[in-house]
Amino acid sequence: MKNKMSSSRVVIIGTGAVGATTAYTLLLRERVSELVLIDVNKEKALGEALDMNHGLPFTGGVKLWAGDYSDCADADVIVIAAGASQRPGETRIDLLKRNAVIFDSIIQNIVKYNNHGIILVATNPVDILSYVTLKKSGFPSNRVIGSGTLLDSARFRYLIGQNKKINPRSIHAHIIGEHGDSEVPLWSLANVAGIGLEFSDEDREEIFNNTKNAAYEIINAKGATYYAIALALDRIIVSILQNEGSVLNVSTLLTDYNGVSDVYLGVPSIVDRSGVREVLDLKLDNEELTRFHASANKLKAEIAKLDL
Ligand code: 6V0
Repeated sequence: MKNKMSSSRVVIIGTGAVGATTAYTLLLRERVSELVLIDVNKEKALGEALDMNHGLPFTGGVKLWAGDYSDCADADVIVIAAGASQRPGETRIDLLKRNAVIFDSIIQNIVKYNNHGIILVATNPVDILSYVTLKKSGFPSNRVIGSGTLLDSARFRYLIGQNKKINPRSIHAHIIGEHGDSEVPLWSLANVAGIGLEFSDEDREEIFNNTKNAAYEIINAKGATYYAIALALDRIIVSILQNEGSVLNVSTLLTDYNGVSDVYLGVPSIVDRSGVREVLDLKLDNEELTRFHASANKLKAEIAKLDL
């Protein structure tokens, strides 16, 4: 089945490991009719576009080129994967200063040409930079989305699947909060076919630590993470372009949500052609609620240091 919209353009800003792998994923799966690559390093974007175009005889007819910001004019979705990534030992928050500066110019350039599309942020710290994007773009919050804890939830489901010897696609489990060290596992909602899952304390600790520390482990091993995040971004983009209404743990602006307001965090949200159509009202247990508030407070303290 072809998943391509009759006419859809995705622009990817930042064609490093994450941006290029996302482009390649969209290309392989023939998700869009037009794919534009932009990078401050023009040679890099050109090289990626050439390399991928040479694969077109083996795939379908996606039109792909290295472009510039004027190509944002007709974009349905603009993905931002530009900026510094974690070096071994660095947290995502450590990237904030460097990447907030980069976002200033990127957002200015986007809004010069586009005020109707959806901006999908992947650059870390993704929740804070999504909030920065909201403030700097003037877009409504439903059209500024962060990849949030969708990737963390996928890691969580994979690890639970390994533990229970069940296909991760059949595991329903959520990580919410910061995409980072304060993220919150919702053990109370983890289920298979609606049946709650039991774990020993040791198993819980091991599964959650391996979820939370996955990026550190991969970065130590090979320098960057990109395959799974590319698939997560592909999932969000398809849910938008095809007006799916899938429930995805994306980062979105929270307003009076379990006592939390004015911060972006990953929570289960309905994603369709309008962007985030609705945030699902989760019932958290006391421990989950305490951790969720701590995650929100941590990010709000970082946001307060920014000049927005
Ligand atoms: P990378 O491979 O260093 O690529 C970054 C790219 O951004 C490079 O090609 C740069 O030239 C380009 N760039 C820098 N400044 C600008 C600018 N002003 N305009 C346009 N392009 C620019 O990094 P990688 O691709 O590994 O990571 C990119 C970002 O994604 C980092 O912040 C990562 O931390 C983040 N990730 C987010 C994940 C998530 O779950 N949201 C997962 C993995 C990585």
